[in-house]
Amino acid sequence: MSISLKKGNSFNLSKKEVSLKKIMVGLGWEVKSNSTLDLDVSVFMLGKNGKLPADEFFVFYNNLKSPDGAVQHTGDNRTGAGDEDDEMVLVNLPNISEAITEILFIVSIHEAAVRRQNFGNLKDAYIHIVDVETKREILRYDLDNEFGANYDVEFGKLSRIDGDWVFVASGIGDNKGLQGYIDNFA
Ligand SMILES: [Ca+2]
Ligand SMILES: [Ca+2]
Repeated sequence: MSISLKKGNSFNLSKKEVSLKKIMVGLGWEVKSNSTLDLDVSVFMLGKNGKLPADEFFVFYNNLKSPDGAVQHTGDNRTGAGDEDDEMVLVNLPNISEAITEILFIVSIHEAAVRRQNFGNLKDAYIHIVDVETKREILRYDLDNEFGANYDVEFGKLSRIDGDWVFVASGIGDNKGLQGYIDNFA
């Protein structure tokens, strides 16, 4: 049975899903009106100091794979059309570089400031984690309405805690754009 997380909840994947190796982190959204909105999922793989060990550990639509091969973005979706996952990231947990202690999943609206869009334009935005081998959904986090005025959100993160991978539904809204995160973590 899938677990539904609320903001701030965490789930120890290593302890509760002991055989889990490959996960798919999927993001889905729908746009309220007829306007088009391009949501992007980006991944920041951070070391102990809270920074990217190298630029290539920032995985997004223009850098689809991390240097350790553990994180793979399956490609940009520009519209969110359809009920299935719109953007996906594959994570091979045992292959993640030892240097990485935290993996952030940032969801941002492409050119939000120019297009004057925010999460208030969205409905049914979610992030979920699926076991790649069994296709079973392990957990799910539906984005709350509270982010209506934001155009980017740290949706969730994987933290390496005492050797375990723990998923945290962080849900931290912001308006700094993808470049703002890059400036923080580079
Ligand atoms: Ca996109
Ligand atoms: Ca969709």
